[in-house]
Amino acid sequence: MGILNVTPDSFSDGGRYLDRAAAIEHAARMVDDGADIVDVGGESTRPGSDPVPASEERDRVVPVVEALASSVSVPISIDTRKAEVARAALGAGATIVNDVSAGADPQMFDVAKGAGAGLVLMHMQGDPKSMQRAPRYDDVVAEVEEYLRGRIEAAESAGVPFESICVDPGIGFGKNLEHNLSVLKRLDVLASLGRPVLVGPSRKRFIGTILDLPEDDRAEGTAGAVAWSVAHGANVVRVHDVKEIARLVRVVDAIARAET
Ligand code: HH2
Repeated sequence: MGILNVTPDSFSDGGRYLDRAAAIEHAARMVDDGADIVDVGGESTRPGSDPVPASEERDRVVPVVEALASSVSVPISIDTRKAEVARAALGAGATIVNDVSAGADPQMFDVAKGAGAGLVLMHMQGDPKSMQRAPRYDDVVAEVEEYLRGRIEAAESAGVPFESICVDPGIGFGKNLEHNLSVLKRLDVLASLGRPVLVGPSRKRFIGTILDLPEDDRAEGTAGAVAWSVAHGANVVRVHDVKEIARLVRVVDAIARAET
């Protein structure tokens, strides 16, 4: 899953793809480089970020989704917490909703169901504005698993088919370094949920903390996190550097599938 942030303020690529032509060109390059999904987002959820009004978020993403739907060959997902934005993006040609709040908007499940869309349910403790102030867990691995189990049930109760759902432990969303490492170490636990697992470690702060490097110098650290994740059950990885990571994933996947 290649990341396309149509925002002025995303932590890594903010402002680079606000221009529509640049966004479309970047998406096409990611697909050429091996992306199987393009994830379009119009609101940064980096730690400390403020929410964006729905109308503004919609105006950022809908024209890009519309253009991509007729120009790229892979599914488009819409990265949003707002049902209104999801509805508009699905109407414009997206087929997956990537919701980092796992259906906090009461209309979200209905919208996904109505469109027959795929739905990514992600774990987050708190909200983006405050989530990194003092994240706390007794057992982060068990709590993330239980939360996701509950959100799958909630989505199913609202009529979203089990088969349409994908789960994500939410790297960096209300988690300190140790929490992120524990969740990644025990990624295999999420297999018990019976749904594909998505992981989004790309260029995130935990990598910068380990390596003491800024966002634009975390490619190798991201590769390490992705290799671990794929070897431990991740089915989808959400990344900025598609060319390098797609190659890495193909190699790790080949080893993981080898006969012994
Ligand atoms: N991370 C970000 C945004 N959306 N979606 C899923 N499913 N999983 C993630 O880990 C995830 C996500 C944050 O990264 P990014 O889009 O690069 O930054 P920003 O939120 O600043 O736009």
